[in-house]
Amino acid sequence: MRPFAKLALAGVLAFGATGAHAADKLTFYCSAQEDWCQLMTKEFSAATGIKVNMTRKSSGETFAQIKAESSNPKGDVWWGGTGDPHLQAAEEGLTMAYSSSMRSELQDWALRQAASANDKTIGIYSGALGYGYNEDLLKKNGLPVPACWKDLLKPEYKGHVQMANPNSSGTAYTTLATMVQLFGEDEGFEFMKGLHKNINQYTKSGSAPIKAAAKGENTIGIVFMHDAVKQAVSGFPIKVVAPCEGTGYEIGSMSIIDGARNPESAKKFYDWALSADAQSLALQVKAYQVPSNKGSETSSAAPDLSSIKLIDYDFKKYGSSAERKRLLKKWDDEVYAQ
Ligand code: S7P
Repeated sequence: MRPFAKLALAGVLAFGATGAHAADKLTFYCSAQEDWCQLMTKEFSAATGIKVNMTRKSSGETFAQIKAESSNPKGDVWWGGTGDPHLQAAEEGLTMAYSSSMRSELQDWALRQAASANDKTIGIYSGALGYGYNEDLLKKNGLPVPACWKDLLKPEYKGHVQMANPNSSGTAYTTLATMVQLFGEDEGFEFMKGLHKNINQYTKSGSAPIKAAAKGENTIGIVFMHDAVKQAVSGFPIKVVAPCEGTGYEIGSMSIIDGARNPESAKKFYDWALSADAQSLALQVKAYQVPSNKGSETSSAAPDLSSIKLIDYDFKKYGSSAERKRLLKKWDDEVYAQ
């Protein structure tokens, strides 16, 4: 850890394990992978002595929960999940502004995410959308190797493609918003309708399709590429695809809930979660997103975003309340209802 980072984090944890009051607690809403959520819970508790009550739900589900609880907030901090619903929460006044002392250690894209929400959220990691396939199942079914988004529309993939439902999942909403930006709205929706014909199931969680592929229960899963890499490095026969047309990406985010019952604990968590040490924990659970703290450890297994054709994803527009609601309704009416 760099000396400056050490100093900053020492300040952050000035009320560390020995300084915590017996009553210090935190209600933590987590939208990253379960194992990462558990590790963050354990390590933050160990570093500060604060008792953490963690619930893991997908990005869209957590947004819906925070909105439903807004007249009597129960959560303190929301960490992880795609940035769009965090931006929507900020716009709807569900989260509060906070300027962390750790900001000087962050990548510009993390700070841009904060600026676009008047500091009511901040970027914690980034990752590109793509898909993964089970190589053994592909061969067994005599299917061609896909390389592009439009390959997934081929009739021979009928029943072999899985993605999550964009209402519950940030990954799937990123997929929908990516197609609209990549192909234009009309063609993007035509793509989603064509894809629908090949979908075997819309799951609740974004990474479920690639977990199913790893277990041999599904052939192709539309997911963030880092979620497919996790299965590949865990020894499953998964190949990762960066689609040839280009692709969208996420800025995974963190926000403090407006009206939090434990705002001081929430701020301590927020500062700690932006530190290089906390972000480096990701590698212990094979979470290969790009961390927002410039001093965090990275892995050579992680997808190299500089070598992937990324679209200029308009986070402000597709994270706005009106646009997110409009696209989800249109997807429900024109795609899911088919
Ligand atoms: O931690 C992996 C990851 O893909 O999960 C988040 C995801 O949004 C949570 O799942 P849902 O798609 O079900 O919302 C991503 O932010 C993250 O990269």
